[in-house]
Amino acid sequence: MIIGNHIKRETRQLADKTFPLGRLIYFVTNNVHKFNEARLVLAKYNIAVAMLRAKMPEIQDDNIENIAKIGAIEASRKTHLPVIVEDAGLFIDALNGFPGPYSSYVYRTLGKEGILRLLEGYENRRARFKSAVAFHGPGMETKCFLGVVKGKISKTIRGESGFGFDPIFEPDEFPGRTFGELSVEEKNRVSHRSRALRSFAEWYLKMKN
Ligand code: ITT
Repeated sequence: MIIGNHIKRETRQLADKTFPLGRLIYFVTNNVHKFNEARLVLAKYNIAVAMLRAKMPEIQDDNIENIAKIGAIEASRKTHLPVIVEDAGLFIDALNGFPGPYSSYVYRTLGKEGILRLLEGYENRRARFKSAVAFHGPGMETKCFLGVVKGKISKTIRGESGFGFDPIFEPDEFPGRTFGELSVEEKNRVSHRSRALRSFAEWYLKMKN
C-alpha cells in the first residue's frame, strides 16, 4: 500500500515534469495590442494562446533577453503554467541604442514627441525594434527567441494603429509608412515580435512532433 502510493506519487511527479505539449500557452502581458499581434502570428501555426494579465515586477537589465527569460521563469513558477513573456524595445542608432530596454519608461515619460525632439538636428534616424520571446513551462528549460526589424524614425507622428512608438517608426520593408499606418497583418509580416514568435513556433512544433 505504502509502495503503491509512492509509485503513484512518483508518476505524478514525472507527469508534472513532462513537457506541456498540446496545451494552451499563456502569454503574460498587460498590453492587449501585443497579445493580439502574437495571437494572430501563432494562429497560423495552430498554436493557441491565452492572455494572462499578471502583476509582475519587471527587472531592469541592459538586455531584453534576460528580462524576458527571468519574467517567464517567474511567471511559470507562480502559476505552474506554460508561459510566454516577451520583452521588446526601440533602439535608436544616433542615441547609442537608447531607449532600448528602457522603452516602456521612456514612452511613459518622454513619449513619441520626446523622441522626435531628441532627434532634432540628427541626420541619422536609423533605428530598430528588437523582441525577445521567452518560453518556460513547469519542469523544462527556458527557451528564448529573438526578432529584429530595421527602419528609421519618421519626422512626424503618423497613423493610428498599433501602440507605443508605432506612429514614429518606418520599417525598411514599407518605405514612407509608419507601423502606425499599417494593418496588424502588414505589421506582422515584418515586425520584430512576429519574427521572434515565428522562430518560437517552428521550435515548438518540432518539439511536439
Ligand atoms: P508588457 O511588459 O506588459 O508585456 P509593454 O507594453 O510594457 O507590455 P514591453 O515592455 O515589451 O511591453 O515594451 C516596452 C515599450 O517598447 C512599449 O511600452 C512600447 O512603447 C515599445 N514597444 C515595444 N514593442 C513595440 C511595438 O511593436 N510597437 C511600438 N512600440 C513598441
